[in-house]
Amino acid sequence: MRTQVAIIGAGPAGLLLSHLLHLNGIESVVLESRSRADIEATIRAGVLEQGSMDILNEAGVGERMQREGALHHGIELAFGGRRHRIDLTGLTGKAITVYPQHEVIIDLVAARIKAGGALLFETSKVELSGIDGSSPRVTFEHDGQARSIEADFVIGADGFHGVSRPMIPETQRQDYQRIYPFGWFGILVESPPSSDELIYARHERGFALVSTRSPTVQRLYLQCDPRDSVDNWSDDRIWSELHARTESDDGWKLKEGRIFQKGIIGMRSFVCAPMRSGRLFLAGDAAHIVPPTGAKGMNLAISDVKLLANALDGFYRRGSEEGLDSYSSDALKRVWRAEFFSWWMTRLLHTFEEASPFERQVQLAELENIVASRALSTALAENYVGAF
Ligand code: RFL
Ligand code: PHB
Repeated sequence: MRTQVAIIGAGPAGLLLSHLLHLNGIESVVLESRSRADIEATIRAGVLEQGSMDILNEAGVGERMQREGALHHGIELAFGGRRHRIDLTGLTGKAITVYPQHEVIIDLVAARIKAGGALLFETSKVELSGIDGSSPRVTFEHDGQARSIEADFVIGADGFHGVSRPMIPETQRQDYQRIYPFGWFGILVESPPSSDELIYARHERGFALVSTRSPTVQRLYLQCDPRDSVDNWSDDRIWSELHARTESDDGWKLKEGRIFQKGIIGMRSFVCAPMRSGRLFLAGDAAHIVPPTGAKGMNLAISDVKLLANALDGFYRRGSEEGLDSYSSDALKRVWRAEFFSWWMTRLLHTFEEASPFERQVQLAELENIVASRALSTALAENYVGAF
């Protein structure tokens, strides 16, 4: 098989890139190791920046997101028994949309299939070769058969644990990493929303986040030990921690409901630079990871592939390699700012076991400063909505 662009991974990055290329008349094949049902049911991110929504709308895949997504004009910071609103729209003119990542995946898969796009699920043994030449090759197994694709370019959009990044020799790349000593315990709950806006809560017992999925399903997170087991957390224990960490002097109370999914995720910050080697380009989580506190991961995946789609368009339309040559440095500028913000929000809101009493007080003082200062609130809001 031959194609112009071989894409490994059908996450937001790979699927959206394939669709953007298609809109520019560029052919691609997407290889995904999991099944369609599996990728369409995996619960991950929830928050889309305005810029991500614009890209999805322009690509013609935003219709359901506009109808079913919830526009949020603010977030709340909770600490010391009080809640403080950060007026995102008042401070930046922009808003965010809460629309689950797996719904974005469902919309993108539908759009690719409707357009006759080549999307191969349940592929295995994916290997890349020849990325230094002009005709790289991807070999894999599909439906029990060995297959191979020759392409002009290969895109590694296969997430943090994919096969693409290790293809860039260690001598050619630098990895930057920070692993946090805590994780998030995430649950899905059948209940109406407890709050109109997301609540980021800092508490001595640890961080908690009140998010939402729909008018009937809520998404809640608790800081926990990343090595802990879900089995150690009964529903009663989860609710009692969540109530303790989100308690508010004004009488506001979290609504309980049936918990129907539980999971623990680790937290890391990671960047691989450059995001290119020869004819292999990395996009999304394959190249960088942020802790979820800043809600940036899916948004970075979307902005990477928008840049990459433009660069590939320049190559095929005008024979220009300029966009391809600047892709990595252009993408990394935004990536590092999001890395900063996600690290900063994480540090601001989580309990660090090793923190001294002094450091804990300073953390609270920083929160007090943010909510008291329009300038500091604006800086947080600009980063959160992706105003730059
Ligand atoms: P993905 O989504 O991991 O997709 C990669 C795909 O590649 C496939 N794959 C392979 N396919 C073929 N061959 C191989 N060898 C392969 N190896 C892997 C995988 O099966 C998968 O389908 O990467 P992508 O596209 O770069 O997208 C990144 C986002 O998924 C990620 O950044 C976000 O989910 C992060 N994130 C959040 N981002 C936001 O923007 N806003 C949020 O509110 C937000 N909340 C979150 C999050 C991530 C979370 N978790 C679970 C880590 C909340 C959580 C809890
Ligand atoms: C989510 O709803 O899953 C979510 C929201 C905000 C975050 C992280 C995750 O910062």
